[in-house]
Amino acid sequence: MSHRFGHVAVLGPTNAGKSTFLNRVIGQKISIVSPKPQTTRNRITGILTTEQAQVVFLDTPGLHRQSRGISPLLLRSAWNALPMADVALLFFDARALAPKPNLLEAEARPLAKALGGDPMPVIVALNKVDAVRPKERLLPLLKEMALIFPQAEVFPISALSGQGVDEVVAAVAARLPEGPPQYGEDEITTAPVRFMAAEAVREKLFLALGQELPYGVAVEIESWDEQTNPAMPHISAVIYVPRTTHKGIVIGKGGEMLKKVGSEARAEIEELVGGRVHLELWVKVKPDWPGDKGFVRELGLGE
Ligand SMILES: Nc1nc2c(ncn2[C@@H]2O[C@H](COP(=O)(O)OP(=O)(O)OP(=O)(O)O)[C@@H](O)[C@H]2O)c(=O)[nH]1
Ligand SMILES: [Mg+2]
Repeated sequence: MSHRFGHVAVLGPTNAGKSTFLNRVIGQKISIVSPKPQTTRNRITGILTTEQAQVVFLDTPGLHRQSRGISPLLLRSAWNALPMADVALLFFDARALAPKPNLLEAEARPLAKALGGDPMPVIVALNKVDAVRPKERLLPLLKEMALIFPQAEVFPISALSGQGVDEVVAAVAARLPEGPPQYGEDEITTAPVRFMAAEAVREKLFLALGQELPYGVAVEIESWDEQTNPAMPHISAVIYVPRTTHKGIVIGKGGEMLKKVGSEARAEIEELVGGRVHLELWVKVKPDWPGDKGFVRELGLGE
C-alpha cells in the first residue's frame, strides 16, 4: 500500500474545539485550550505518524468577525493556512449552533466561499455532539451543512470524548497525496519548546482569569538558562498587558493570581521538558502592542 503525506488546515469559528481535537489526535497537549474565544493565536502544527500516512495538522486561530486589536493578525494567520494545505478540515460547534441553527449560514458561508472554486477535499466536523440533547437536534444542522458544503463529508464528533475522531482522521488521511514522510516518527510538532512554554503560561492565565482577562495579553520567554543549574533550568517569562489596571488583575491580591498561574504553568513546562524547572513570571505594561510590528514578530505572530 502506498504511503501518504500532506498538510491539513484545521479551520473554523473560534471556540469550536479545533485545538482540543488536535491534542486528542496527537495524544499530547500541543495547542492550548480554553473556554474563551481567540485562544489559539498562531498556526500550530501537530504531526500524526501512522504506518500508512503522515498527517501534518495546522491548527489555526478561530475565524470571527471582529476587526480590531489582535483580531486581524489572527485572521490572517488562519486564512494563510489554506494555501499550504492539501485538505481542509472545518470545525463547527454543535452545542452553540443547535439552539440557533440559522447562525450556521453566517459562520459557514465565508468558508464555503473561500473553498468554492478550489478542488481541495473538504471534511466537516460538527463538534461537541456530546453536549447536544436530544440527538435529533443535530439533524437540521447536518442537513444545512450538506447544502453549504455539497462537496464535503460531514462527521458528527466529540473532540472531548473522542467519539468520531478516528473516523475524521481516517477520512483526512485517505485524501492526502501519496508521498514519503517528511518528519521523524517521534516528532509531534514543529513548535519550539520555548514557544510551547510561553503558551503554557498564556493558557493558565486564560483559565485562571475570568471575564476580566485582557485580550491584549501576551507572553514572552525572556531567558532560559540551562547553564547555571543544568538540573533545574531557570526560565524567566514576561506577561505583557495593555494597561496598568490589568497588571493588578494578573498579579492578584497579595500576588496570589500570579503564584497560581506560575505553579500551574511550571507543572506543565516540567512535563514538556521531562524534568524540573524554575519559572519566574514578570508582568509588564505594553499598550497597543498589536500595532508594534517588531514586537508582534518577536512573539511569532502576524505572518
Ligand atoms: N462538550 C464539549 N466541549 C468541547 C469539545 N471540544 C472542545 N470543547 C470545549 O470547547 C472550548 C474551546 O475549545 P478549543 O479547543 O480551545 O477551541 P478552538 O476552536 O481551538 O478555539 P480558538 O483557538 O479560540 O479558535 C474548551 O472549553 C473545550 O474544552 C467537545 O467535543 N465537547
Ligand atoms: Mg484553538
